[in-house]
Amino acid sequence: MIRKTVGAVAATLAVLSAGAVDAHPSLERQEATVGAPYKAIVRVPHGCDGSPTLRVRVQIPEGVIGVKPMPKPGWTIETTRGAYAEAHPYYHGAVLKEGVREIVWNGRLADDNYDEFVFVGFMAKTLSGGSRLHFPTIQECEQGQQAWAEVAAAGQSTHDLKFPAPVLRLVQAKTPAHDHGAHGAAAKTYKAGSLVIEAPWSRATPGGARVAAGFLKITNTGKEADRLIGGTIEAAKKVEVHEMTMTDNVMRMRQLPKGLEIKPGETVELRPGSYHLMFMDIAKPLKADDVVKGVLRFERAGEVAVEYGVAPLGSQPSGGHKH
Ligand SMILES: [Cu+2]
Repeated sequence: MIRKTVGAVAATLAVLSAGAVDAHPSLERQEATVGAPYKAIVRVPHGCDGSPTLRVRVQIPEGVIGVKPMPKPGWTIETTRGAYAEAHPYYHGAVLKEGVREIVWNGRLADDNYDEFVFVGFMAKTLSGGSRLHFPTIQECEQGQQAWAEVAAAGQSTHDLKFPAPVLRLVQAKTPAHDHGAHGAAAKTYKAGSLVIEAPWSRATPGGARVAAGFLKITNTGKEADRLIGGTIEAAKKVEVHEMTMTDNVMRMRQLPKGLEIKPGETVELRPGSYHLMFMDIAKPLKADDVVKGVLRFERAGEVAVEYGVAPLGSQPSGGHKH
């Protein structure tokens, strides 16, 4: 059967003639975790109304970074790179500003065959759990083409769309990797100007303690340096920026009077045994699983409200945290 008709009519017929489950290109796994890698398998169930598919183009949405297609026997792959709308923190403190925005597979897929197109990527920490990402997919066939690029409006179901783009639901990570002390509720990411602040946490204090420490990670995605100069917290009179150093085998801490610099493109981690925030004159001990509200103050980015999750006492070695 060869149809000469192309465009919307042919495409509608293609949708109607295909099976109900796999009527359109879709992702095999439709849920991904923010701040984690994701392997995308795009399933293409048929050609364009009887015409074989010669080319499959998948567009990469903002926030899906470090994308690499998997080689596919019988198909050649082209990628289009481009700048991201904003810089995104990646592994080991790196910041990605550009990457693959579209992947094109060139080959041949007969209309009565099914095939899969695979790539890997990373769900940037700047994405938010609960949101959806769309991967517009264009099938170019010997005759005609089909763009699967429709996005459901608020309250609308994907099933109401004729040509839905493959969709992915995002979920928030329960406990981010490397943040052993960060507890559920407060393991959040905050943005202030070009700064990304991750997973602020503190640790329960023994009764009678007058100080507590705060930890978090700050990434500067901008072009200019900024400084963490202090803040406030509901439980303490004063918040200082401290540094811990080893001198003659003794851990010492000191206040950084000018604050802590975060250079462009850099990630600085405040963690036990290193930089930290010192909560001075706490009114009462911090208890495990409490959430403590606070504000961070930056020279450039200004003030940012954050919440510290409180980890159990002794959840990480403090390296002799004494004043
Ligand atoms: Cu200190």
